[in-house]
Amino acid sequence: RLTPFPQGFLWGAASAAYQVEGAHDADGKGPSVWDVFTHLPGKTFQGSNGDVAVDHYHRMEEDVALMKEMGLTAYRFSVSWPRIFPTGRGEANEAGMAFYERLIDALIAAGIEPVLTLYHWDLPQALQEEYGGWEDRRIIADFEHYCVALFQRFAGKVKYWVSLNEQNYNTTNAYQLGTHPPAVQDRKRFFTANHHAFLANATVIAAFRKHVPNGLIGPSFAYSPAYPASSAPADMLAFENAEEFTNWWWLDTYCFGRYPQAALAWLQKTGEAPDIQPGDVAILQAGLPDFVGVNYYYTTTFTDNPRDGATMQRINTTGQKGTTPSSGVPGLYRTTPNPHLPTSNWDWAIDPTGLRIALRRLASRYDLPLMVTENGLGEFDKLEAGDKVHDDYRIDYLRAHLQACQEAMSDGVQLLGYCPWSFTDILSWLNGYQKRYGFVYINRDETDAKDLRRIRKDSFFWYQTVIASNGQK
Ligand code: BGP
Repeated sequence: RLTPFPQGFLWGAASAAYQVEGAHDADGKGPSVWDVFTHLPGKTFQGSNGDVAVDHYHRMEEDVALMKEMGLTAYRFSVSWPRIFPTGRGEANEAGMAFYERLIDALIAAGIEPVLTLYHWDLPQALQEEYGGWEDRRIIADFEHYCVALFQRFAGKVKYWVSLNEQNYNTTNAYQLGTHPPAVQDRKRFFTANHHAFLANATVIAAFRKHVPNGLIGPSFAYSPAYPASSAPADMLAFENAEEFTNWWWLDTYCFGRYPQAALAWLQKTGEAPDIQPGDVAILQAGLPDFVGVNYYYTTTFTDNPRDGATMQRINTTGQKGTTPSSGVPGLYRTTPNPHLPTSNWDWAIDPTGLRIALRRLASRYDLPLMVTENGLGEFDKLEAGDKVHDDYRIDYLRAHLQACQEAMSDGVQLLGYCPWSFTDILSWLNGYQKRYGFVYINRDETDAKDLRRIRKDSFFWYQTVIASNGQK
């Protein structure tokens, strides 16, 4: 028998500022690196950008009313740093603060617990230009200044805080694949930017203890559990390498305050290791999280990649199935399709059992509570006559993953909540508006914002029933 979801389980949904808000220059907001990047030619799907996004900034009350109708008990959103500090630091912009205060108050009035993400990739452009953003240690103090302003303002209202969203995925795209700003391909710079992000993360967690003594904070990690392609020892070693380099590198550093030893030794030999200064380990160890946010979409299967093997980097940003996303580091590992798993149109493996494995691995390794801060299916949805969207494929996906959560809880995992991605349809960073995740359909496409009307999909009504029965349906 499966453990029932506990009373107080957070039935959530998630979003991020740049992907929903729009109002890119409203009320004193400064530009973020994404505002600039998406306007460079050829960087996103058909030039899609977040200038208007789904206009959540102006339709916040309507969106919260829909959340209430669906029965959400939590909503994960992110704050846009350049809305609060238009040039990254200095005096806070009251109009930006006031927007988030109104959102938080509206959520609380609707009985919805706010889950506030401090950083979901929209770095102030001014800091990127001034000193290269995450590649400079000055980012640590500026990030702390920004976070403390939010801690002071919202300590009494917000209990759950996410520090950094998917540092691993964002920096891999930004410094290895060259697909997120600042769009470079340089592993040394990749590890440097990550080191500063780790220090910034731990620094704000230490500050959080002073300012929000009753709150809980942790990073959200894009956890794609590694599978070995076979039980051949070379594949098993590739799997171990992948787990250490693509997962434990971040999670051990967050949760233990130190880098995993084998990966660090390898990078010291290749000359790619970050510059770890005296005192850095103490900083990391003074800011350990209360929980880990798990963003789970798929598992990744690894096989041997010899020293003279390929460095592969390929991603699907069109939704045309069959591009087979791949990556690999010679001497360590390379990815390979898993013949046992179906895939989405974006070639992401669909694997609910992988979520059970993910939650168990993390709970066993770190002995911390977990929160699923993202999980969902990005697909082409079809708006049908009478404003209907029959997204039964999404319901099937979410139902199976929710069942995996319950199985993990029965295995002893302490799970605080489940926040599927996403509440409304949103701008997908590289895949445009055609890749939809929401419970609520937004009437717009890449180039035409249309009327942006909100339409409840079939999955909206399904999740409403799930929440009403506390997960029994
Ligand atoms: C995560 C991000 C989200 C969201 C999601 C879906 O990596 O934290 O912001 O975008 O993935 O990804 P995509 O939009 O590429 O399909």
